[in-house]
Amino acid sequence: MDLRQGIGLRRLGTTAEEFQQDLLSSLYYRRGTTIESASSRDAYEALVLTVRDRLADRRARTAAAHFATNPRWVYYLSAEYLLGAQLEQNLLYSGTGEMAAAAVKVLGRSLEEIEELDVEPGLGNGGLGRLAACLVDSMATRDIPAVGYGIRYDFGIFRQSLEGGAQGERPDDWAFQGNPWEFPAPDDRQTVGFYGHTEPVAGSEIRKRWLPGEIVLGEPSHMLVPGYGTETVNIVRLWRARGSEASFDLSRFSAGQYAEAVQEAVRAENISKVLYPDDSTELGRELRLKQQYFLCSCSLRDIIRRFRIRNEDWDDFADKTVIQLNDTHPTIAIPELMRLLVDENGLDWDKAWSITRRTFAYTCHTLLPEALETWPVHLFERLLPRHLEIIYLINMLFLREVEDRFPGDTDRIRRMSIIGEGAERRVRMAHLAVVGTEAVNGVAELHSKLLRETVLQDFADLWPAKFQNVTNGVSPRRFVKLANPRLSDLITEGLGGDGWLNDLDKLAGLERLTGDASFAERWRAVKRANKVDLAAGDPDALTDVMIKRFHEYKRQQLKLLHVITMYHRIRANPTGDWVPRVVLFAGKAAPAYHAAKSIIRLINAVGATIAADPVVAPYLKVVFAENYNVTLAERIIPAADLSEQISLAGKEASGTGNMKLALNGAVTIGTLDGANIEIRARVGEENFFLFGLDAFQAVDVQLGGYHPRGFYDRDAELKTALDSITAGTFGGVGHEVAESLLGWDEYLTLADYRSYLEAQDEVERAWRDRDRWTRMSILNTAHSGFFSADRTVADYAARIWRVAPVTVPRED
Ligand code: CJB
Repeated sequence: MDLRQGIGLRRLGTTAEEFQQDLLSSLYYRRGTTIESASSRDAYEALVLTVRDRLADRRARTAAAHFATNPRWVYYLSAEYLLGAQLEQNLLYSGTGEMAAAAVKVLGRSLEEIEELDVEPGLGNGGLGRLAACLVDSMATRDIPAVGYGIRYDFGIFRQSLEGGAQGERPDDWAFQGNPWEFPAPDDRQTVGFYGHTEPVAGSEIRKRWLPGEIVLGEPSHMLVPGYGTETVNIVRLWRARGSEASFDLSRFSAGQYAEAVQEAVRAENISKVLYPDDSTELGRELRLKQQYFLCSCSLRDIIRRFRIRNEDWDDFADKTVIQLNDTHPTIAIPELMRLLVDENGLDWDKAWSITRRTFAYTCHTLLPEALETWPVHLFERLLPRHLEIIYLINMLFLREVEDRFPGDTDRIRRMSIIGEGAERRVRMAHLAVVGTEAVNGVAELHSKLLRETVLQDFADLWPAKFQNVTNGVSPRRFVKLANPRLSDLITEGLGGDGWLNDLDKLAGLERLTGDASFAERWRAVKRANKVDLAAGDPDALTDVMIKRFHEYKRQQLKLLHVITMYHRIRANPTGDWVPRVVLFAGKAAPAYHAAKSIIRLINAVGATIAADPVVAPYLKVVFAENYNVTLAERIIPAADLSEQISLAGKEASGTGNMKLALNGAVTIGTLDGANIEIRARVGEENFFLFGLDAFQAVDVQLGGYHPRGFYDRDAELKTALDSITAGTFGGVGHEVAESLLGWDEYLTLADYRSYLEAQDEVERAWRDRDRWTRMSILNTAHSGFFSADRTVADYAARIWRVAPVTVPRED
């Protein structure tokens, strides 16, 4: 099938010469410049367009194949996407890397130089956003018809810099120079309402007319999401808010009221201005809910538009559509679909509810009660009055169902209600998400079990079959092949082919190479070369990394207590036989999260004290790498020897950094939390450094009345470490960290300290035995194949989405 022929277009060339011709043509016609006067930006954009054209070809064939098949679609709704840099990935996925490297020479530049200009769209915070990016990659790789929907924030996650050792935050104007990967699609714009009031509709008790007080336009653009080793190219469609044409007030402008003239447009555009606006004020909270509704309303209308291209009957909607809610942020899509079906399309309530419930599925990513979103009822009433009415009706009917099953159990009804009746009435989004969906899943086995047995227990009692587990996964293309080309080549050679890149279980074949001394030697050489590239410190030192968002539950403070203890040990015995270590931290703290920011400050203060201490510095170095993002992760992960996964058990839903590090041959030191448990089960207990309380013991300790001071009093090294913070050894920084640890220590850092230190001692014993460590490292890679996002997607497809792949034919 050649779609271009139908409209008389020539085929894109497949040879290096043709690629170079196309590059020059892009430069000349689409950048309007010549080799002689091309800037580096011109060179970059010309290359992007040349690569993008090749993917656009596959995209056109994908769309045609999907149209012909009229398949069941997966729509992934997510407030976050951390897509990572696009150029290198798209060169790999379009098989044009070598041609591109040769072609750009004619522009007098190297591919590496050009890649430097490829800014990553930081449209997310952390694990959840990167997971979304890995899943869309794997959906395309598995030929699943899918669209990812999100928001095209003008400013992504803030840029972090260190200012005197403290976190500084600057805006991330990621698309300041434009984003050449994007296809704007203004014709598919949608209209979204806010505020206003509702009116009855004559002749109907259920239907209402909503008369919004504010209208905003949602304008989409999309980025291509190619599959690896297949023809499919799916899309991520991102919405940007705009004022309507009428939102510019010319008469005010003419009167010199320039700010007032554009205020309506500015208000509209604020919706897609920043990722997670500060929600410490009422206005900030309103803006967040506005964003959520904006994303959902635009996306649902787009989904319905797409459905109607090949279908007419609403009875088919739920058979052709599954909408996966990535956490609670897009939960407002549930009442919005009800509104679209009932109010705008005239369906009766029961039919609309049956369609809605069969269409949605919900992934929960947390266990922290404070992370389960709720919104004040009064906010809903003002911003989304019709949705609140619909939620009340959903809740009433739902609570009737509960009452039928558990007659007279008023306590249960109160607990399960979608409306929380505290001092302030609030809408519980997680409850709405469970009630309005067909399937609910956690993201690792322990997490899913704890959801069923604790946070969502009442719901699991009512609908046990609804609850499932789908363990997270990561893209082996991005996090092994692209991030770690040396290891990737060695694996391909060891396995005799690169089939592992989309069948990651094949890595198990590395196990037989653990006894091969020359393979082990090369394995070590790869790690060492990656450390040299990273340049964080001595490449022969144990590179110990903790890279993730800063949060007290993740316990960077525990890692820090270990570092401080090592500092004291070395000082007390300067001629001891110490294992040299480089301890590398990277991660951002939420701008308003003061406790997390204090930990960052203390890390840097400790690092500075150690660096200035001639006794300790030869053995211990603390590095804080600024502005952790996907690009930086791709540099650090290949160089890591030790992976710190030390959250308090029962708090980390899954973790995905743990998977990326294990796949790259880092050995984990960790608690029995999240996916650590599954990693340990696969790589083997002897290849994992376990410590600490398990989730059930942790709860017991907390219920038993936890006194962190008791641990401090009984453990001389712990006492020394904490005392040195308060005594000012680290420049007087960190009092509040010590105070919180000694005062309440919400995440049982002190309770796990001794066990953690013992595990670290074991790490050093293993490290000293070079062959043992290499074997552990190889086995971590060999047995982490399960953690491919391709497997995660296959699980969702089989058990939750029930979708079949659609093969996109190759070009004739
Ligand atoms: N997660 O990144 C976020 N943001 C949230 O708001 C809630 C959870 C993380 O999601 C990852 C993907 O499922 C998990 O691996 C991680 O444990 C969780 O904290």
